[in-house]
Amino acid sequence: MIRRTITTPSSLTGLVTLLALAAMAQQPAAPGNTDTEVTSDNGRFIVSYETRLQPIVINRIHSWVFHIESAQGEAVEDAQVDVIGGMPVHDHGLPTLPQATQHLGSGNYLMEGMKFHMNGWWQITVTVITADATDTVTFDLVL
Ligand SMILES: [Cu+2]
Repeated sequence: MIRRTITTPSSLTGLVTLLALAAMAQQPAAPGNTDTEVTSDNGRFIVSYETRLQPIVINRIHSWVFHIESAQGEAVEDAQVDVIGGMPVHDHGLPTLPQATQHLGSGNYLMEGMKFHMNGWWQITVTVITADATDTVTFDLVL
């Protein structure tokens, strides 16, 4: 006959509580996903980016081009595109205030003034505003 050790409910609860506390105490040091194409939080836009400095190095001002499509895959023209960014683990923002300076057509927008001053995990949050919708996309990247 096989004997099994049965975990009692009380010790199981204790273990789950310990694991939950450990998870709360430790912030992740790196993002799980560094995709360059992301669907916006409310599903209104699909946004991707290319950088005009490749690879990105720190302390160099450069430009990004964002490509914005509707959920149906049509290029989004005449949007207002705002960017903020920062390092989630360090709790600070970008050292510059990037501006969308040019609508390049076909849903492409030139963002000038991008600069990173530290290596590590950065988040870039893009807000897209059109006559119909406002929605936000967050990109994670590691330098
Ligand atoms: Cu930092």
